[in-house]
Amino acid sequence: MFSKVLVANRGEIAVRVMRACEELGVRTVAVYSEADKHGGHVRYADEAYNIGPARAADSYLDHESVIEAARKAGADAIHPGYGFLAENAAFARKVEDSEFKWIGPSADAMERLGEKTKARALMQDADVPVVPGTTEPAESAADVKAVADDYGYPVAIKAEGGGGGRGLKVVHSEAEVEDQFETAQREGEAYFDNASVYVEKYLEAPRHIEVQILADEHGNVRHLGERDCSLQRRHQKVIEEAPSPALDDDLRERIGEAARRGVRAADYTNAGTVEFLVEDGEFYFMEVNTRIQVEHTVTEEVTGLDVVKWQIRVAAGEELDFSQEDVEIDGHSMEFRINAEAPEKDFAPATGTLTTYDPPGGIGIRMDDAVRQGDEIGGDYDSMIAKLIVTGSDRTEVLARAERALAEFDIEGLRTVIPFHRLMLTDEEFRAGTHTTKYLDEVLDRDRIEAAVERWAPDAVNGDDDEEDVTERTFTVEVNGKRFEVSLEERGAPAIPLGGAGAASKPSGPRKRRDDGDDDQQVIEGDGESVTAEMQGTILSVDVEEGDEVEPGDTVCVLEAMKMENDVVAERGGTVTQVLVGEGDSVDMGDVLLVLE
Ligand code: MV4
Repeated sequence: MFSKVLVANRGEIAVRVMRACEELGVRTVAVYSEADKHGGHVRYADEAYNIGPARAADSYLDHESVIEAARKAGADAIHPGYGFLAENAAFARKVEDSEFKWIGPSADAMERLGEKTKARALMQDADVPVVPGTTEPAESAADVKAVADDYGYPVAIKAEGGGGGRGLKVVHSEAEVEDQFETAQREGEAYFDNASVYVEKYLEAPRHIEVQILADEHGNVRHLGERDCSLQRRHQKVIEEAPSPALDDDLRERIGEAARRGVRAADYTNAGTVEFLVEDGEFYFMEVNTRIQVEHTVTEEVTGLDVVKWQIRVAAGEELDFSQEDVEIDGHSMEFRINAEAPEKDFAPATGTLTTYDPPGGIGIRMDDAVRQGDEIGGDYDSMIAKLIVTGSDRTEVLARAERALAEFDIEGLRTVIPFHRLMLTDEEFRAGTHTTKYLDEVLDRDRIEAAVERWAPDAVNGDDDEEDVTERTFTVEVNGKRFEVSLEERGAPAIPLGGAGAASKPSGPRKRRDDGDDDQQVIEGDGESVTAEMQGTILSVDVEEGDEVEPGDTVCVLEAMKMENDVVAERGGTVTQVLVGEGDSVDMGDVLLVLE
């Protein structure tokens, strides 16, 4: 076993990995950026190294800084967590070529599965069903039409380098083929430096089912059952569960065995996830995630296996000590991602100080987090601050337990998606377990999200908005031995801005969200004449052109940052006089995107 592991990540997953190390008697090394000096993962680790500025590209994504920290610490292995460098085959290779062990699949296996047509061909050869379509890149619009001739419309054009919802174009008729083919190529080039695309029949309303895999360096491959991640919003998972309410035992067995065959064929080691689409009782391979995933927790809860500990043990050369028959699925588990986002504002990322952080507990509750009360949550990284994992003997018990746990969860000072989760727990479709991947984006009524926030986070939408200069304070009083909570409103007094900075006068330059003391947390907002980027990212689309009239609140472009698609909204109306960015452009925080008059 290793004696010291460096965790090249932050937040809850860094702590999750360190907890596994702790149980294995392995010392832990954290790396952190300027923004994370007081981060939970830094507090947890035995030692910690500053690896650079807040911007991930200059710290958590910087290969040399991470390796240099491992050298300084005298670590003997590196665990990448998820995101950041986890699926970067070039980095994995660098680690393999160094004196450190890479806790993950080999760089070769990552490459074999990273390119989508290669992965499809490999799976097909291993007798794993793939979505009907091409296993070679499509050269022309005619190749797209050929797939449609065989299977009918709609068809999907996908970027070779894509994944996780990026670089997917759906073509509904022959008339759209030419345009969409060119768009897909152009976007592939812009986002992944790879214009190569391929074609699949498009499944209209599939479920997203993924199988957890563990493989050692001695030829043993096990699957740990499936997770259902069909509840997604713009390709972001919201609630995940195991087992899937949509599979019967026969399909469960077949999909698990298919996943095993597939990763065996790829000569894969360590933990991984094989993603499938399931529709009408059939399953189709989609892609392999060559990392530990956010939602690995629900698999751990129903199998009793510690996936992260096994990642470390397998990387240290140990053999899996259980057979496939030993893996039993017991009970049911659901994970609720606690994101700092305002659900009623299209899930715009929120920032603030956790003035209260009081998570639930009791039977069946697991909290994976790296925050504590008093922490400041900035906008530098992704918005997930914690995971609530609820386990019970069956799905019905989990639904009730989760309602109870989310009601207990007390967070103040920061907007979260908790009201949205509480809404889902009352939702007929979700409770029945019949929702598909289309449900959140195409079926769920937005008014219900607003109503949920009104109901479960009323202060967040009505109070604290210092327009009316109302300050609300809650007091506890005792009358005749009975306890009452009394809310008092103080009118006319100037509200105390959370961040200290005066919220009354508007700065003229671009505002950084972390300094923006009020609760009005738009992802990105224009400041009058120009619309600026409020975070570093890539322009996915520009929705207006010069001369267009826009109304306040109109989406003018979509900015991708940390794999999230964020609508950039015009704060004021006007005529677009200049568009300074195009699809695929990288922008920095504060860059002017367009000008309004
Ligand atoms: C599909 C599909 C239907 N048919 N491919 C979205 C993420 C990207 N990695 C693949 N995605 C999809 N590919 C075919 N041939 C539907 C989706 C899809 C989706 C998949 C999983 C979870 C949520 C989704 C939401 C929209 C579309």
